[in-house]
Amino acid sequence: MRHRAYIRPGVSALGTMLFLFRLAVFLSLWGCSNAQGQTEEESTEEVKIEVLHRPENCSKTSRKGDLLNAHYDGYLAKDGSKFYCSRTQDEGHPKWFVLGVGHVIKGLDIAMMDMCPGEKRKVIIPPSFAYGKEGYAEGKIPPNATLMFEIELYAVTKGPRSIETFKEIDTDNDKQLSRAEIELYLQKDFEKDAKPRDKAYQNAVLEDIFKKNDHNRDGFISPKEYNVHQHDEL
Ligand SMILES: *[C@@H]1O[C@H](CO)[C@@H](O)[C@H](O)[C@H]1NC(C)=O
Ligand SMILES: *[C@@H]1O[C@H](CO)[C@@H](O)[C@H](O)[C@H]1NC(C)=O
Ligand SMILES: [Ca+2]
Ligand SMILES: [Ca+2]
Repeated sequence: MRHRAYIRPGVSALGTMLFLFRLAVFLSLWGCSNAQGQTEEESTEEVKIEVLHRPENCSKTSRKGDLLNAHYDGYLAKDGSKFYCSRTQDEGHPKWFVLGVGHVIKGLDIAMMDMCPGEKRKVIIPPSFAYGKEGYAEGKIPPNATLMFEIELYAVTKGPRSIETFKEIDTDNDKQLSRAEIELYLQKDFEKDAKPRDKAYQNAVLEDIFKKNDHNRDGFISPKEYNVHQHDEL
């Protein structure tokens, strides 16, 4: 039986891989950007990160909303037993997931921030950032288990809500996204997709984006309205 316990359900590898180019996901990311609130648990525990290897050329680091491709092995901290190995699943293909949005356990969302492709980390995750007092998978992760992961990151793809994408859309660099700029971006995005779209469809998408995001109705989408992820600076 193949299980994907450590990647939460609802994210198929293929679906995630194509997420930059898929209209449905594109729209949902534009539309529900504020729905990512996570419940903070009262805890003094923290995720410990040890960098095992950091490439010299580390120009692109991972941030919330990015699509990551990684391998990771999971161990129980108390006895070092291995409970998970992504290399033995899906014919050894590394996992795809979006960082910082709950596709993986909270501890991994934290542990994989600011990582660059090629980097390796060893991280210790307390139970409050993993499977808590319930545990998981019929005792495979016991209650109150501290976990240890070894992670190797292969690729970072900047997500639709990243500052990089905002800048890419904002071709005149005035820190406002105009209708024309978004139209051009959508057109390029649709061209990457095999399916041709007609003009009416494209206009409907554009309308929808402005309806959901241009809160002050000035005909432009500001960085705040676009909801660029925190810690990013223009
Ligand atoms: C670092 O990586 C970037 C992007 O892959 C590349 O353009 C650049 O030439 C590299 N720099 C060095 C010093 O290797
Ligand atoms: C797990 O920890 C909680 C409090 O931190 C405690 O109440 C509970 O008894 C523990 N469960 C087990 C099975 O040790
Ligand atoms: Ca602009
Ligand atoms: Ca506006």
